[in-house]
Amino acid sequence: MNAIDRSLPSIRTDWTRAEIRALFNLPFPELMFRAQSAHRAHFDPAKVQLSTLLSIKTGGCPEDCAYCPQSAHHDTDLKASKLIDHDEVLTAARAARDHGATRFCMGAAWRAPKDRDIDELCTVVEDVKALGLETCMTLGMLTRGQADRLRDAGLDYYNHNLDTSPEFYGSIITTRTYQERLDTLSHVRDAGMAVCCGGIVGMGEQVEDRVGMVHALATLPKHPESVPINLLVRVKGTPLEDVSRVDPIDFVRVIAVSRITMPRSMVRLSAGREDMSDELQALCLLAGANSIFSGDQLLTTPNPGDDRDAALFAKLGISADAHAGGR
Ligand code: SAM
Ligand code: DTB
Ligand code: SF4
Repeated sequence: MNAIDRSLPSIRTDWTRAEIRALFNLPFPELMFRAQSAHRAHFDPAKVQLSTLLSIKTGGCPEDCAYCPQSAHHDTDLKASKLIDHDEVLTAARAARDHGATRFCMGAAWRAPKDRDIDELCTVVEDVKALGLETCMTLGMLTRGQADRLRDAGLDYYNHNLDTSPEFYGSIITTRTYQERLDTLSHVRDAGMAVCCGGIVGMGEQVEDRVGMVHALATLPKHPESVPINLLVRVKGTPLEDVSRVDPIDFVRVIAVSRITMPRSMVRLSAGREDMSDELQALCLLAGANSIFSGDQLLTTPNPGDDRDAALFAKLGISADAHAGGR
């Protein structure tokens, strides 16, 4: 008799769009079963990792991303500000750590940082790391040289999202190409940092665009270590302020298909939790999301905050863990 093959299915980066489309079209119970099986093969389903965000340079961004309150192309209520003080970053990082976050993510509303910004940011990375936190930054496009310098300073993760499918992308952003995003991702990867890359759901895209987005992520040369799935936060003054809401079950499907196709990645239930019911968040966690942003603010918009998250975790019997129980 043949020995039973107990090995885990291999991690695939050769997914076809047809395969991913077929996953999206599965009956919901079958999709959830497959997502949970993939999740449990690699993680503890009762553990969730916490990251906290801080906007270190807010607003006035030259890019025209239709979803973003920080774009100078849109007339939102946001006040633009310069790169914040080093000490202010450290105070926020200490508070995040004391509230259970294991990763501190710093975001700047830039198209790309200048080399002199990198000088300053390298010292920030060193000091945040010294607090015992993992570090992540999202600063726009990077050159290979800038990625090397941030890595040398100890930056663990770089966040740079593909945002949507290659076909829908041009309806959302015209000032930066999809290829430029892929180039930054390869600089980050080649520099040896971990990649955080995901996208946004609810921008008026078709299901096929969600297929295309997950396909683009799951066929990168190596899967991103973190995959943030954001539900659009519709901000007044942005071109997407009145876009219709996505069906919550369709949002859960994006989480589940991401989990199945990138089984070893941390899938982060990211922006949009403020407007989600506990039941929807629970479904996302059951579908394989195993990381969230903690704290009462994302970059510029509200997030549920520690009390609501603690109540949700208590109800679900879920606890925080730096690696979501990953092996
Ligand atoms: N400026 C940098 C860049 O875009 O490369 C980094 C910061 S940017 C705010 C990081 C990501 O936040 C975007 O790629 C997008 O996926 C997400 N994001 C921005 N505004 C959002 C919104 N209103 N709702 C959901 N996600 C949003
Ligand atoms: C990501 O994918 N989501 C985070 C993080 N990466 C930087 C940002 C969400 C921003 C939501 C809108 C705001 O608060 O400005
Ligand atoms: Fe600028 Fe980033 Fe917002 Fe686009 S998403 S407008 S690049 S801050």
